[in-house]
Amino acid sequence: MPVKFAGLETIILDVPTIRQHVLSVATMRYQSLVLLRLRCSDGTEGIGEGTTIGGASYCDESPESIKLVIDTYIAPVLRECDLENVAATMRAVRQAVVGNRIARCAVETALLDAAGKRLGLPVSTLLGGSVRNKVPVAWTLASGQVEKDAEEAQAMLEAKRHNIFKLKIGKQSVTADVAHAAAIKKSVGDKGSLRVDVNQAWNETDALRGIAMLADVGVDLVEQPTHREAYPTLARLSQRSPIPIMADESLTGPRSAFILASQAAAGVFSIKIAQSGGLLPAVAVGAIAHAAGVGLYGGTMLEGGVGTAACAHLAATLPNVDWGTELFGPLLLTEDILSEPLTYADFELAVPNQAGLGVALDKDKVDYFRRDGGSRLVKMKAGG
Ligand code: MUC
Ligand code: MG
Repeated sequence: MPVKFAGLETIILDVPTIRQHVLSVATMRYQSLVLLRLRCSDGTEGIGEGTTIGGASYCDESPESIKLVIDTYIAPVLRECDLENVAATMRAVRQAVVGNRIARCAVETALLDAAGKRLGLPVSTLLGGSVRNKVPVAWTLASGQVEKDAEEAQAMLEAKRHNIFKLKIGKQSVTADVAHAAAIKKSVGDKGSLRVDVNQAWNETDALRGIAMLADVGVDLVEQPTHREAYPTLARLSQRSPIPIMADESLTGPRSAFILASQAAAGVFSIKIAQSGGLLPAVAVGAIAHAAGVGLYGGTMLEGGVGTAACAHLAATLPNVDWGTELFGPLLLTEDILSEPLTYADFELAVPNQAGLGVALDKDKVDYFRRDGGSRLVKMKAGG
């Protein structure tokens, strides 16, 4: 019997962050998570998440566009599919919806969660099986203040929560950014690895100068220094850089992975299920990296618990996540939206091992933070 579509709900939650999170493209004070609840005719419900960063400032999708595309264009496609067959369903979705990779990721995640629950298997098993049950997790330093970043890094080391740090730069002059990185490296010393993420802010000349100086002060890796479409620039920088260059925004799924790998444009890929258009295309990105000898890092779009669990299932199956992951999204939020939060300890995240994604939503928290009249909004309007 085919598994039919029995309805869906997309919900935008606006959850405050524990502090301002300063990127070169946006300053975040809250994160807008887009959740999807997909009901199937056999009674299973799959949950998915499609989240981006900084409204519409990070890439060509926004929380609102993700919700609109799922509700208006993907839901009618799902009505015609056997939802048990995830690959065929996603092929039909791709035929109807060009681009919109984050919206497609939310849908594919929900389909895989439902399939896993139906079969009694974790999503990692559906992807081929896990090679690890924990993944190392980096923390992003992005308060915008040197002293606060240094204190934060020390506190994370002491708590044994993170010993890999990614500093957000690209908002100030190259010299000021390098001084910021040098101060953090001095404070962290040999106890941790320091990387930087420029989020495309530099031109090639800035990047040449900046990367050399960052290498000198002990930074281990530079993420997306230049514009996402400037592949030849990335390739030239990779050739001349003493430390690896990691592609993030440039990496938008298997096709871009193939081109980046062919042009030797990046020594490391930040693999993201959202940017790849789902977990299955992300598996293909991982295979391309593996074949090309490119290192992997499990990237995040600062998803909440649902998207982070999905990313963890993928990372558990990849043979080579040589650079660890940054799946800390839920820890940046003031409240967790899962009934049982993910487990972070000893510098690692435990990959859930129950059926599907292995996570469940906290219904009260979802109700509290939902944008369309959640109880938080009602309280705020009443002056509470
Ligand atoms: C990005 O560009 O990597 C990941 C961690 C973080 O703080 O921002 C994101 C986006
Ligand atoms: Mg990045």
